[in-house]
Order: sequence, then C-alpha cells, then structure tokens
Amino acid sequence: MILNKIKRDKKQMVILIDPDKENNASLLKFCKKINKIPVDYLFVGGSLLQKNISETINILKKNSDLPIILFPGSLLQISDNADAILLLSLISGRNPDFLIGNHVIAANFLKKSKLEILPTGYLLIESGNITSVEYISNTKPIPRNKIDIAVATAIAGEILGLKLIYLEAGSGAKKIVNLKMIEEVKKNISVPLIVGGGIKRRNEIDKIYKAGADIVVIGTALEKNENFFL
Ligand code: 1GP
Repeated sequence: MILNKIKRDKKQMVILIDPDKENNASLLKFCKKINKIPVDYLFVGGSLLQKNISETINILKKNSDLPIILFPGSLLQISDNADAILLLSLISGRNPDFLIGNHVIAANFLKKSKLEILPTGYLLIESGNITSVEYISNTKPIPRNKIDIAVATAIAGEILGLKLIYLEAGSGAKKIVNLKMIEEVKKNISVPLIVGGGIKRRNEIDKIYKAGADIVVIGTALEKNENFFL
C-alpha cells in the first residue's frame, strides 16, 4: 500500500497513538473524527507500558478501517491483532539489543503471526532535548548537522535490505529533523522515507514532504490539540 501510494505521488500521513496516553473515551472520540483527518495509517506504540496494547488495537480496529501498524517501544508491545509491524533496527545507535537482540527474541512469534513485517532502518537524530527514545534505547542520536553520517547510515540500512528508512527526532522533540538532512537522505535511497518527531505546526508538514519525506508521523501535536488538522 505504501509503495502503491508513492507510485501515485501520494504523500502519506501517520498518526501515532501511544496507548498510555489514551483511554477508551479518547480513542472513540479520535475514531469519530478520523474521516476529517488526512491519515493513511495508525502507528501504535510508546516508550513505557501501563496497559495492554491489544486493548487499544481492538478499540481502533472496531472503530476505524485504517491499517494498524505496531511501532513497538519494546518487546512488550508486540501483538498479533495489528495488521503490520515496523520491525525497527536502531541503526543510528550501537546498542546490540536494538540491532539484533530483541529481533532474535521475537523472531519465532513474528514468523508465526499474520503480521506483515516492515523491516525499518530507524535513525534517531539529535533534536535539542533528550527524548524518551534516546534515554530508553541508551543510544546516541546522530548530530543534526552531520548530514553525511545520516546519509551513510541510511544507505547502509538500505543495502542491508531494510525496506523503509525512518528519520526520527523523537516524540515531543524540540526541533524537527533538519530539512537538508531529509533532502540528502532522500536523494541517496530508493526505499520509502518516514520522518517524525516534534512536528508542531501544519506548515512544517509541507516543508518535510517537500524535502523528500514520503510519510510523516504526527503524535504529540494531535494529543495536545485535537483540532490540529481542522
Ligand atoms: C515519535 O515520530 C513520532 O516516534 C511522533 O513524534 O509525538 O513528536 O509527533 P511526536
């Protein structure tokens, strides 16, 4: 679906739902508004775990037709009632658990499940504050001005066989990913490019698409303002 939309020059939008920040009522309210939001897919995941992720997915499935893609902050956020999973390799970091360790633990479960596996090169980019993903993953982000390192890392991800590249400033980031970095990474890869983290204004979305992102991810902005897209 992602590739077909790119072929038709369709820029794509993801809304990130963090199960810990929602309750049944807020999820239902969100689903009622979904047709007014330009959204193609839902990502479900977060850094901590206060409730069973499957419950959140069930509510979203019952009340919307959008594909639900797991965006797991940890192995505890894998559930086979979603449609797909971003199988993240945190290739900007050097923590073996997020490069291969967790993948080995989850491998048998994922192979038996019906989840569509989306192998994703996940690049954490410095964004002006220490984000949850930086702290929890115990990895150093790529400095925001080191465009050559981001490009080389993205190329390495693609030639290793990863099917998507994700430039991540981190949820609630102070600064979005450097637009020049998005542009250069896009020029150098042929797999779809996802960009997210810290997007607070509508006009930033257009700039990020223009720089080359195929998919933009919005989380915090919509959590803070339910009329963000209206
Ligand atoms: C985080 O890129 C996503 O993984 C979304 O970030 O919550 O800052 O929109 P925000």
